[in-house]
Amino acid sequence: MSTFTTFFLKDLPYEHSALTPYIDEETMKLHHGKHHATYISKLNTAVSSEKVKGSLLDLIENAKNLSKSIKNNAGGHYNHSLFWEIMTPNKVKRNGISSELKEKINESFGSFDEMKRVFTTESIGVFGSGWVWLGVKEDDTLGILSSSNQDNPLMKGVCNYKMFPILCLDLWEHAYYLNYQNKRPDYIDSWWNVVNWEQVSYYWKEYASKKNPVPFE
Ligand code: MN3
Repeated sequence: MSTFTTFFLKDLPYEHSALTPYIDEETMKLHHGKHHATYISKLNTAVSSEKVKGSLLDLIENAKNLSKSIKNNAGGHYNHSLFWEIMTPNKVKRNGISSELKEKINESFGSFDEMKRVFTTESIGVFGSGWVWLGVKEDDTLGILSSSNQDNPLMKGVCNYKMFPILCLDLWEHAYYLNYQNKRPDYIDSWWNVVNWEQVSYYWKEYASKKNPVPFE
């Protein structure tokens, strides 16, 4: 008998306290150990009860044709998997943007600061719960896109356009409320300090620039 994919919560690539003072330990514990874990257990329940087969990327790409439960929880699992990886306590990695990605950002936005400004403005403007993404568009330039709930730019027909994401920011209140309460702009400003630009550069070079999604399982 064939079985359905079982999804697992991976450990964070750093300690829960590692991103302080920008993101506090308690938020990281709840966000990873409770919120992300719940998306995974609900996803496992949904794929087995609905008898839906496929990898996480299969579910993400076809999310529009699947149940709300699978769409939301597959998105929740994928989005958080990327989010943990694009942050780091390591200062060398934080400053590790490749010259190629820097050039690509300049080409698409005019400058790195302008990309940051657009991303920040988009993040402040997300109404309710959602995410903001930096990724490669179909025309090969980089784009910035926001999404609602756990939607993801890899989901066909769900966001304004399709994009291969390399960087994302979680704008659900659970991502920042303990430390920042209603001050979302302060959370966004802080978050820029912990971005793992070495990893984002790697995701761009190895996957998104070739129009491949960064794989998570
Ligand atoms: Mn979250």
